[in-house]
Amino acid sequence: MKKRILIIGACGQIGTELTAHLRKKYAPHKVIASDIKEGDQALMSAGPFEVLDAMDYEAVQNVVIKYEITDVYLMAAMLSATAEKFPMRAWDLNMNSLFNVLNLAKEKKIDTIFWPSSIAVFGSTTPKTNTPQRTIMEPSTVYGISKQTGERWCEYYHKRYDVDVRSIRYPGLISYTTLPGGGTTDYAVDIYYKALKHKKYICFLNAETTLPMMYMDDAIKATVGIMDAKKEDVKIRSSYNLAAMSFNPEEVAASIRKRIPEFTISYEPDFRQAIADSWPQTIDDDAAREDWGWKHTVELDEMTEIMLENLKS
Ligand code: AKB
Repeated sequence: MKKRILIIGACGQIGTELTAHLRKKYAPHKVIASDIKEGDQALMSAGPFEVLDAMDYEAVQNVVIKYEITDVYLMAAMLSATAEKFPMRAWDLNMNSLFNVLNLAKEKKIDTIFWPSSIAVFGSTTPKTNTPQRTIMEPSTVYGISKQTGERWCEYYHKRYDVDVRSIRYPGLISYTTLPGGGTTDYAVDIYYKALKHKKYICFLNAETTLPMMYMDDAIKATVGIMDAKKEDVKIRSSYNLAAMSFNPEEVAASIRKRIPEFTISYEPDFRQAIADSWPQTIDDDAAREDWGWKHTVELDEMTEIMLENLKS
């Protein structure tokens, strides 16, 4: 099979694990990792690596031609909390990088694109529980606006130019390999580090803030699942709702306490509380389950065990 993959943003939280997974699935030389700067030594030495600015069309095109790339996974983005601090930079990065790969596909220089959307496309007027695939979408963050706009452009390029772009709306993602950066759901990773190190955690969201979350292995499974699906089975070309579990900080704390009884949590909500309050609590992902067989596997207690065990060593 003549598949050659380029991962843009390979050194980030998802990119790191996705690169490792795809290098195992195909072959290391078939998966080209790239990022704005050099990153983890293990990732860079395990296969080809390119320093690449996702906003530079010529540079992305050169890498695509050099390696005869067929599939691009565009994982570079500025997340919700950081984007509120740098709105224009976030908009430029999140939109220009997407247009670059959409246009490469339109010009038939690549075959397939994976582009992640987020639960941030929803806003405070969206139904909060069991949020439907199609519903009111009035995002109030720069990140959410960029993701919602991106979804519209993905669907447009698919309908107008037959671009094979595939997307899922990631919930908050939890992993132990690489830290997330600049998101509103990042507390759900940080809490495990602090539980092991200090036996206490000060949370920037309040105790009742329930958000959709997912363990990284499931997120990788979903990403590879939609990319492996037959073209005709990917019926939604904006982005698919995706769900695994939903929990609030108090529930993670209780799960940690089953293994570290002395663990305590306190709450000092900051500007991220308003962002979290505008997002759904639970997600209806029936379309992904029906169209391309999505199924999650990891629940909260199992994830807590995996996180604590791996961070300990
Ligand atoms: C964030 O918190 O910004 C991200 C997301 C939900 O897309 N993790």
